[in-house]
Amino acid sequence: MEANPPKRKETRKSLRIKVISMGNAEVGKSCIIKRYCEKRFVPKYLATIGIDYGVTKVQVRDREIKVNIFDMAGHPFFYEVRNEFYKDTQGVILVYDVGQKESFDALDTWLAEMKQELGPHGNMENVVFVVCANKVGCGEEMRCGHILISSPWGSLWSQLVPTLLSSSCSKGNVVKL
Ligand SMILES: Nc1nc2c(ncn2[C@@H]2O[C@H](COP(=O)(O)OP(=O)(O)OP(=O)(O)O)[C@@H](O)[C@H]2O)c(=O)[nH]1
Ligand SMILES: [Mg+2]
Repeated sequence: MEANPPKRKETRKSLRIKVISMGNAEVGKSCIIKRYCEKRFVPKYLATIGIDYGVTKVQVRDREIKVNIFDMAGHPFFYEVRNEFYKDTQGVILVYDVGQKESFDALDTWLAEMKQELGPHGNMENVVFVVCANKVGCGEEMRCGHILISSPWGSLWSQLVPTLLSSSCSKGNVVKL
């Protein structure tokens, strides 16, 4: 018998997950992802052309997980590019701007687009959704926060989907994503 048997190599593969961002143009999707992955804020609006990509690693217990984020353009013009990226998604960040009620109302349309692209056999049951109420601190959040909590539709949303308040221009809360 060997006195010092060779140590067994750690063969655990690192896990990967695919996350996508969805929401109207200019609600701040790319800023949230940049804040999360690169810890920086870009004040100038640079519309995403089709898809942007962000990657980061998170530690869950003893396991390192690579989070691949596909940041979708919110402009309707890019529908043809976006629709290629819905499949195999494990997590969705739905973003609206607290100062734009229409961006909150549009969340349903975004889910409908995803459902349509995945088709009748696509399974959304195992996808984890989170809503990001973004641009908190810009003065309008009380009004839209009220909509979110007190309207029947809004309260249904917040009961069904975990909702986070976020502000990409300040450090701190996007980290909680
Ligand atoms: N004050 C404030 N401005 C923000 C915040 N998040 C984003 N912005 C600004 O909102 C504008 C739009 O941000 P983007 O992240 O590019 O928006 P987007 O949703 O990715 O837009 P598309 O790529 O066109 O779909 C930019 O001028 C940002 O600087 C925030 O939390 N607070
Ligand atoms: Mg963008």
